[in-house]
Amino acid sequence: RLSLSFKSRAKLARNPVAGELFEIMSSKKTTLCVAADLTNSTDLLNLAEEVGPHICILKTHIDILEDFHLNLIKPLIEIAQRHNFILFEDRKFADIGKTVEYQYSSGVYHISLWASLVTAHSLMGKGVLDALKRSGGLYKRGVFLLAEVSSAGNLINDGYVKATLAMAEEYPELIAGVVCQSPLFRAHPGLVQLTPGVSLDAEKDALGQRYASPRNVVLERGADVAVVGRGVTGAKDRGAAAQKYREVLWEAYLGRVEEA
Ligand code: UP6
Repeated sequence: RLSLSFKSRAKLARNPVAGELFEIMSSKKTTLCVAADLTNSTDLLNLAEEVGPHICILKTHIDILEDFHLNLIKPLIEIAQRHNFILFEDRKFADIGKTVEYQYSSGVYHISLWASLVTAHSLMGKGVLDALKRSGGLYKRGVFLLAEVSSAGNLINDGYVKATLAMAEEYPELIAGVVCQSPLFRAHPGLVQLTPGVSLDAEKDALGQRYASPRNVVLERGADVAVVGRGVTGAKDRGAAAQKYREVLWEAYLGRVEEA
């Protein structure tokens, strides 16, 4: 899996958004996902505009915005289309299916109407995926299942990881990829590995986050897409920071691929 190019893997993706993502990564030459963890809508739009040329995904936690209004979504989609990146709401669904159905489609955020990609925990069982699968919303959407996490002291063990991958295999059309910290699924080149906890400077934060370098996550941990939050949002020039991460990540990808 590691040596295949994104271009080739686009053809192997069974989820349509994963296929689109591989195409964007390949043509735009970027594997960077910026985590837009900001609490103000204008700031979020400005960030999207600044980092847009350098990313394949903008990952949101839409519920941390203090001034959220559905009006935000239209300009956000416009920026995403203009710069050719995908909107990813990192909701980390983890409830019974029925509740997840409401959380995905209803409430204030109407996630299913604008987020092509969302995250879900496997913890609660398959009902979560059945709910996401049957809910209306965007015609093309995909789910990233969390198999491993970056935080210190998490309770995930080998059995949990294995069972999560088995669950992902049961939903080949719905699952776009897996969120994890190591190369877990070499047998599935059509799935995208998304790895958060990436920083050029920090090793950890004060609340249990743990970081690895861009080179390390791509070459050792198997990341296809690397998630960078504060490494970009905390920089004085966020566009320049995104460009820097993008370049280091792309160089690492070129070092591992055999048919670029
Ligand atoms: N995230 C992690 N670790 C995980 C899963 N998700 O950090 O295992 C998400 C966080 C945050 C981003 O919710 O949005 O990735 C990381 O941000 P940071 O780079 O500022 O630490």
